[in-house]
Amino acid sequence: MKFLHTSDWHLGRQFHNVSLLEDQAYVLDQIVEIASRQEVDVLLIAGDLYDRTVPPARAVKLLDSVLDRLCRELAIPVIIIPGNHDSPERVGFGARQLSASGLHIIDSPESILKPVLLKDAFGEIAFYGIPYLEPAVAREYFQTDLSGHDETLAFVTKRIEEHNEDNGKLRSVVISHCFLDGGEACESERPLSIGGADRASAKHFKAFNYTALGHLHGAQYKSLQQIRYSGSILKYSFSEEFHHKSVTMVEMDAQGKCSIEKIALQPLHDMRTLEGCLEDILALGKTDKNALDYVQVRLSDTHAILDIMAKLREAYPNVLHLERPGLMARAGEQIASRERLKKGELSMFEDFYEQVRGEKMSRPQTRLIEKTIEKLHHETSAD
Ligand SMILES: [Mn+2]
Repeated sequence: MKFLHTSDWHLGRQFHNVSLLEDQAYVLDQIVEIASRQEVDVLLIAGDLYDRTVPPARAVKLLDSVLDRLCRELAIPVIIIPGNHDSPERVGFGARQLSASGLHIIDSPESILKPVLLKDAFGEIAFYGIPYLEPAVAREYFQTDLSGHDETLAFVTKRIEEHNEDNGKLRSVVISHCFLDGGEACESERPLSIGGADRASAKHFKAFNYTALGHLHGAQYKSLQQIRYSGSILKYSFSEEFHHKSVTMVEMDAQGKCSIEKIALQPLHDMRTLEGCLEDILALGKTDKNALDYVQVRLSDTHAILDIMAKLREAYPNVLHLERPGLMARAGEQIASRERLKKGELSMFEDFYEQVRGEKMSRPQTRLIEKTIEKLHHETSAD
C-alpha cells in the first residue's frame, strides 16, 4: 500500500494582506501530479484544509477542484479530518454521500470507530481518523471525565486499538490533528489551548503502523519514525524561512512496516529575509532571479529615509514587511528622553547641568534653580 500524507493546507490564508491562493493552487497541482506519478492508493489530509471556519468562496472552489481531480479523474481515494482551523460541520457537508465516491471525510466523534478499509495485495488496512477534538466536546460525547488534550487522545486511541483488535487486528493507520509533546512549533500555528495544556504524548500512537499528523507546520517525527507530521504545504510565516516543505510518501509492506520518503514541493514564491543597508538591497534586487519572492527586509541604515517601501518595491515587488533595527538605538534614546520629562523640571535641569558640566550642582545652585522655576510658574499662572 502506497499513500501520500499531507496536512495544513490553510486554503484562503492571507499573509500580510496578500492572498496566497495562487501559491496554494501552484503546490496543490504538484501534489496531484505526485499522487498520479507515484500511483498512490490513497491520499490523507490531516486537518487545516482551510485557514478559517468560514473560508472564502475561492478557497472552497480550489479545494473542490483538487478533490475532483484526485477522486474522480485519478480514482485515488482521499481521507480527510478537520483541524483546529476548520469547521467540522462545514468540512463534513455531504460526508456520508461522498464516501461512496472515494472522498472520506471523518468529521465527527461518531465516525472515529468507522475506519476506511482499503485493500492491497496482502489484505486490508484500517484507516482511522480522529477529527480535531476539543476536550470539552470529547467529554460530552464520550460521557466521561476527560481533561486536556493528552487525556482525550489517550482515551480515543485506546478505543481505536480495542476496535481494531476486535476487527481481527488489521494493519492500521491513524490520522490526527494534535500537538505532540516535544514537537517543534513555529509562528504560524494557532495554539490549541493556552499554557502548554495542548500537548499530548506520542506514546498513544505507538500501537499503529503509521500515524499521519497535522497541526505543526514543520515536517518532523516524534518518538518513532512512523509517528509523523508532514508539515504545511507552504511557508506561512517568516519563522519558516529555512523549512523545506514537502509531502510524505509512505509505502507499507505486508507486516505493516513503513518506508517513508519526503517529496519536496516547489513554491511559486519563496519566503525569506534580506538584511543590509538600503543601497545594497536595491543593488542586489537588480540581479536577483528570485526578486518576486515574499521578502521581509531588515534595514541596517540608522538615518531616516523617505518612502522606503516604495523604493524597496522597485527592486522586490513582493516586499511584505520592513524592520529597522538600525533605528532601534534611536528609539531607545527617545524613550529615555520621555522618561526624563516625567521627572519634573528641577531634576531635568540637574541632569542637563551634570551632562554639560560633568559634575552635580551644588546646594546653593540647586536652591537658586528651584526659586527660578517657582518664579517662572508664578509668572505664568498670573498671566
Ligand atoms: Mn495548521
